[in-house]
Amino acid sequence: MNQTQTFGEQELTALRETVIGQMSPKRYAHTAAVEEMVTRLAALYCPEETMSLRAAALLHDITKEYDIPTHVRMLQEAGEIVPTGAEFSHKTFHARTAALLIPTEHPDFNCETVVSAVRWHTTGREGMTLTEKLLYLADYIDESRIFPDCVRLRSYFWSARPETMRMEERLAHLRRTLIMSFDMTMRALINEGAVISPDTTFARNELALEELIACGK
Ligand code: DGI
Ligand code: FE
Ligand code: FE
Repeated sequence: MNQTQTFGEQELTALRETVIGQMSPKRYAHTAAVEEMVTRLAALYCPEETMSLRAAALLHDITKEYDIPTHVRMLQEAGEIVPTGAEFSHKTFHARTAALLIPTEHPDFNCETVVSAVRWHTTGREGMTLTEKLLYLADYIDESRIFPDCVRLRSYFWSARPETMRMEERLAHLRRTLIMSFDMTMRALINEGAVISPDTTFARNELALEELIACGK
């Protein structure tokens, strides 16, 4: 794995052309919108990670349209655990399989920041890095999303004008936005009777605890 980012605008352009050919127009429209949104978020939180986050955005859903047996086969071939009943949470598979493809299919982008942002973009996890959080959020609030929870979260994040905040306040705003996103996802999953991934729960609880401590409650 590359320790640092070794790609530039030309490699991103080539990557974009590859992914356009590998997904439906609708999925690509979402992918392009996530790239745009993550660029805006990187400008606020970590401009030095902009290129890595744009690459991660282009790669995050590359396996979203694979069928369930293909995901399971890819995970098993990579020696990853597929617990009994995991097929009922199959919507979480594509983040794992997309991350698995990067070293072989997209070696130019095989760096930790890109791979981990892709790997955790659906469920989040305990101990999320800043770049993982930014791709997770960009995927939730990209401008192509019209689902009411997404519209509400996008408005919550931007209407507070994070660009006017000091970094400490900006990070607290990011934390509150993420808690809201995990809460909305978990509520929706509960309403559907779906299984919630432990990673989702750990991610939410860690941030909720940080918020309680920050508020001195
Ligand atoms: O791939 P996208 O549609 O762009 O977005 P995503 O990768 O965030 O996937 C969203 C889907 O994943 C949505 O239908 C809810 C589902 N999901 C997210 N977390 C969990 C989950 N499904 C289950 N069963 N358990 C989870 O913890
Ligand atoms: Fe996804
Ligand atoms: Fe996505």
